[in-house]
Amino acid sequence: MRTDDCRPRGRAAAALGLGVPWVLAAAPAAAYEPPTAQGTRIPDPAQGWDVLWANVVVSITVIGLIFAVVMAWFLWRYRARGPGEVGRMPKLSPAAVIGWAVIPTFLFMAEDFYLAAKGWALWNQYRDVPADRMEVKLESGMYSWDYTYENGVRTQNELRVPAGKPVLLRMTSRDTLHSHFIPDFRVKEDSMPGRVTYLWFHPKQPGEHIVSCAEYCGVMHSYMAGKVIVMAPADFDRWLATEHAKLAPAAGQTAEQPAAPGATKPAT
Ligand SMILES: [Cu+2]
Repeated sequence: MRTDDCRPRGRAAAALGLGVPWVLAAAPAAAYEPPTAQGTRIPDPAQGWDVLWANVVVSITVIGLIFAVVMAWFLWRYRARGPGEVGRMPKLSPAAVIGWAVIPTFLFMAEDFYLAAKGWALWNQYRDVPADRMEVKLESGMYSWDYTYENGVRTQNELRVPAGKPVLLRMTSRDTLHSHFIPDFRVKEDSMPGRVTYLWFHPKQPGEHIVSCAEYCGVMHSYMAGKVIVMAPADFDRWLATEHAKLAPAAGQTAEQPAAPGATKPAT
């Protein structure tokens, strides 16, 4: 997990229902977040998920408290006051009966639909992958994550990426269903045989992040862990060039062949 920021503190605040979106309360300064060619910043769905999660926690806390208080008051107000008494039900008009049924339901459902709509909008935003990105292929298998960079460099259970550039994983599986989960970046997507799925995330600061398999895939499923290592862009380019240089002779190429700088892909 990340060790270079104070997200857990913000998460605790959200969990307590304090309504503090922890991206606002605890977001560290972005070390590498250059604007795009259009001068805009790349929207980061991870922050949106955090805000939505805080909304959900606050919402269910407030609604739950309101329902609990009203229920407790009804229990006290209409309690049996003697040994033989079974309570006194108030006489309600038909309009009041309908109102008591419809209004709380409407309020509850309106909140649900509002949160669902926000989630839907955020999901659509997430599926719109930034054009200026780095792409890496991922083949999952029992029990490892095998990454292949655009210049042919391969790694296993360790995905090195540069800070400041969105990373797109194009994923498939050579055996069964797996799910590539990077909790710190709020992304999780299944990988499966015969189909290419994708996920993307936007690392902004150097650091390490856990990767785990979130789909039960066999007896060693719980050992299917890896990490994302976010590096300073210059360090990443150096690392990729070094790895490529090791690879080139084995592939029958010359070591002088340029190693795709930053393994970046032109905007598509
Ligand atoms: Cu797995």
